[in-house]
Amino acid sequence: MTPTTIITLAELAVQRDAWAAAGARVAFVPTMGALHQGHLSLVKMAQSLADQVVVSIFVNPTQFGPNEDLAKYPRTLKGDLELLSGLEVGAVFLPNTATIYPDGFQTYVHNKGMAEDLDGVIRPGHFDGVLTVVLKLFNLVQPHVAVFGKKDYQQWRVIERMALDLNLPLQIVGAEILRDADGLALSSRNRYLSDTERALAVRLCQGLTAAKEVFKAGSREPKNVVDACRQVLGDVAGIALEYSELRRQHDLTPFAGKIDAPCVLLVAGRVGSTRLIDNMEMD
Ligand code: PAJ
Repeated sequence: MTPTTIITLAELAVQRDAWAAAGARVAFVPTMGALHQGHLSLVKMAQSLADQVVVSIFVNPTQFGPNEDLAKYPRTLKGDLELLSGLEVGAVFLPNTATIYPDGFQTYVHNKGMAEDLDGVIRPGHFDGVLTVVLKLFNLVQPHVAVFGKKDYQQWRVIERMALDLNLPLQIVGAEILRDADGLALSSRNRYLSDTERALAVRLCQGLTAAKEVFKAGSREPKNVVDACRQVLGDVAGIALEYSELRRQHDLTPFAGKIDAPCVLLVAGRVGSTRLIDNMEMD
């Protein structure tokens, strides 16, 4: 069944009040559309955590840099709704840009710590846009719990931190990365890849896996673990590696000495003109 779609804030308020009156627990999955099975796995997790699930689809302009892919970001609403119709979602929220960013908009959320690192360096202002839109969506949907994919590991941690720092009255849950059979993490941007680029893109996951093998074999030397990844990814024609960094899972700080806490290896790079990110937890 095609899910109920909600466009205006007035419609959203009516639905929200009806659920609140019924005592329903609401889970929220924010997305930018171009949905794939990774998004759907978040929806399924959300369903296991609540009575009603709201999915939002909004290509958020403020999280794209001036030279990024906002204009060409895939918009596939019809297909998205078809995919969601296979699951029983309570509502799909499809706000207009003017609803989220009315004339005169000038207030942004900024994380002064971990958002200024990794992707925050490569994409200045990106996390301001993410945090701002996510906080706004939280205020509008008022969920009890929100689910984010570990695919965007830094995004998940920065949002978790925002919820803590700003006393947001909801729970943030991280969901495991869904991958293709060969290991490539599913992403809306994978559809930009040519066949040759698609074949190269899998190296990201292979590099992470090689690093995890070294960790599992007992190495607690950050350099050894990262080097195992760079050997697979470093000098590959067609892949421009932006970073490969080993960090503490909970706050993304680097290790000064040996690995003494659960860690995550995060990689980002360009395959052709497509920017891809991936990561793997090790503990
Ligand atoms: P988007 O890229 O559409 O992703 C929506 C959610 O799906 C994010 O939480 C992301 O981590 C998750 N996701 C994407 N690919 C996944 C995969 N292979 N496995 C598991 N989860 C996956 O992230 C955004 O949108 C935006 O920044 C948003 C949070 C909606 C704010 O605009």
